[in-house]
Amino acid sequence: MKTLLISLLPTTENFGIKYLHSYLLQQGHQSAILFIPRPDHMIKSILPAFIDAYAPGLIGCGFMSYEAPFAAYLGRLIKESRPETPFLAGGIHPTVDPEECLEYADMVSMGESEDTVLEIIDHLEQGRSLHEIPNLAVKQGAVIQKNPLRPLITDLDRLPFPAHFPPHSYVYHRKSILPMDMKLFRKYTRYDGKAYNIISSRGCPFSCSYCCNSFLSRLYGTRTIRTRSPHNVIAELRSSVEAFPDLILVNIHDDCFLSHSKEWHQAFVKDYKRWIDRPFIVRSTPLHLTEEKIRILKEAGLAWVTMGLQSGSERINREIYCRHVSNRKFLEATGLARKYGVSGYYDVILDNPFEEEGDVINTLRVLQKIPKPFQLQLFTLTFYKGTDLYDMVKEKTVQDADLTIKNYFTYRPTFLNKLVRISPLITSKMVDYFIEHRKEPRARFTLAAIHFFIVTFLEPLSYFYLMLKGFNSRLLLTMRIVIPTLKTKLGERRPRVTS
Ligand code: B12
Ligand code: SF4
Repeated sequence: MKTLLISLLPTTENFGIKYLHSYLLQQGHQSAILFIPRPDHMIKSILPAFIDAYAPGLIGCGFMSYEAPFAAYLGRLIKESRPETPFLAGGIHPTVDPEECLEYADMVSMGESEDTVLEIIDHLEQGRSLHEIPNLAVKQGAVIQKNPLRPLITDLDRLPFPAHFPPHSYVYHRKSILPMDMKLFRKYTRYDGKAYNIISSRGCPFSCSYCCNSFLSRLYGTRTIRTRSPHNVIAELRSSVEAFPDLILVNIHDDCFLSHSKEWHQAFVKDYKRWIDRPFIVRSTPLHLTEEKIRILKEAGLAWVTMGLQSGSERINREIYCRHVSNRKFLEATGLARKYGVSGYYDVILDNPFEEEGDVINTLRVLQKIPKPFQLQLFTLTFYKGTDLYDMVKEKTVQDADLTIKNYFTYRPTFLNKLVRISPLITSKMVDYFIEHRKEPRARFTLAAIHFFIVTFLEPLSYFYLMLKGFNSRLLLTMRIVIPTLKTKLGERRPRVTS
C-alpha cells in the first residue's frame, strides 16, 4: 500500500516527515512526500487528480500550530473529494490538540510516530481495525478515544537516516504539482540546500514554560534525552557529504547539542574532522556550554552557537519561563563563545505581557555586557496551546495576552524593542542614553533614525562579519554561503497564506 506524506513547512527541511518516509521505505513500503511550501487554495483544482494518479492508501500530514489552518483546509478537501482515503494528522500540533484535528482528520498520531505509522499501514493492508493502535486518537461517534502512548524509541541508531533530498518527492510549485528536481529542491531549501540538517538526540534537559517541551515532558512523564551514537551520526554525515559534495555547512538541530557527554563529543569530533571537515552550527542552553566542550568542538569546526537569554529579568526567567539560568551564567557562556572564536546568536523574547518596563531594561543591561560582536534573534512571545505558559495565561486571564499564533518575527515596534534590536551594534553609552531619555521626543526620533540605518545597512554587514569569524576568516567559504543566507533570511520574513 502506498502512503503519501504531506509537509506544509516553507522549506523541505521537515525532519518528522523525512524520518517517517525513510522508515517506511526501509520497511519495504511505498512512500512519497508532497512538499507544499507556499500553501494556497489554488491547490484545490489539482490535488484530487494528483491523489488519483499516485493512488495512496493513506495520506498523512505533519504540522505545527501555525500550519494547522491550512492542514484543516487540506483535510476537508480530501474528505470531500477522496473520502475513501484515510487522512492521518501528526506532528506537534496534532499531538497537543488531537480533539481539534479530529474535526478534519480521520485519525491523529500523537507523539513519536515511526512505529505507529507502520502499524496503521499493516492494519489497513490486512483490513484490521485501527482502534487499538498505541498513540492513535480516533473518533468513535461523538467520543474521542485516545490510546496509550508506546514507549519512546531508546535506540535511535535503529532508525534509517532522513534523506537530504528525499527520493519519490513532489512539490507544489506555481499552481502545479511537480516531481522534485535539484532546481526545485534548491529553491525550497534554506541556504540553497548547501547546509545539511541533522539531529543527534531527541529531547531537552530543560522544560521552559513557553516551549512545547514542557508539554512533551508532561505527556511522556520524562525529560530523558535520547542520543544517537557518535558513530551513527558520523555515518549519516558521511553518506550525505558523499552524495552532496557541495555541502558547505552542517546545521545540528538538537534542542541542546552540548548536553552530550564530554566522551560523546570527543568521539564525534575525532571522526568529524577526518570525514566531514565542514563548519557546523549548534544550539545549547547556557548551563551546558562549558569551556572544555566548546574548546573540543571549536577544534572540529564549530562556527556558531545559538543560546537563549530570553529575558534579562531573572524573575521572569525563573517564575514565568521556568528557566533556571542566572544572568551571570548566561554571560559566562557568551564569554566562552567569544574566547574560542565561536560566533554567538542569542535569542530574546519580546512582547511578554508579564514583563514591565523595568524587566525589558534589565534585558538591555545584560545585552550591554555581552562581548561584541554577536547577533540577536528576537521573537514575539507566542502562547502555544499545551505549554505551561499557555495554561498560566488562561488561568490568570492576563491583560494584553494575545493567544493567537503570530508570525514569530513580527514583534511590536516599541521604543524599547527597537533599542533591544540595535543594542549589539551601538555603544553601551548610547544604550544608557536612550534608556535615560526614553520619554523625550528627540531621543525617540534619533532612535528611529539609527534603527532604520542599522537594520538596513549594519546588520547584514555584522552578520557577514560574524560568519567570517565563525568560519575562521575563510573569505571564500563565507562568500559561498552569504547569498543563500540572505535569501533565507528574507524568505523567513515573508508572510504566508495559511488558511
Ligand atoms: C528542528 C526544528 C525546526 C526546523 C525543522 C522543523 C521540522 N518540522 O522538522 C526549522 C528550523 C525549519 C524550524 C522552524 C520553525 N519552528 Co521549529 N522546531 C524544531 C525542533 C527543535 C525539533 C523538531 C524535530 O525535528 N524533531 C525531531 C523529529 C524527528 O521529531 P518531530 O518533528 O516531532 O516528528 C515526529 C512526530 O512529531 C511525528 N510526526 C511528525 N510529522 C508527522 C506527520 C505524520 C503524518 C505523522 C503521523 C506523525 C508525524 O513523528 C515524527 C517522528 O517520530 C522543535 C522542538 C522539538 N523539540 O520538537 C521545534 C518546533 C517544532 N518549532 C516550532 C516553531 C514555532 C518553529 C517556527 C514557527 C519558529 C520560527 N523560528 O519562526 C519555525 C517555522 C517555520 C518557518 N517559518 O520556517 C515549535 C512549534 C510549536 C507549535 N505548537 O507549533 C517547536 C515545537 C518548538 C517550540 N517552540 O516549542 N523548526
Ligand atoms: S531550552 Fe530551548 S528547546 Fe529546551 S525547553 Fe527551553 S526553549 Fe525548549
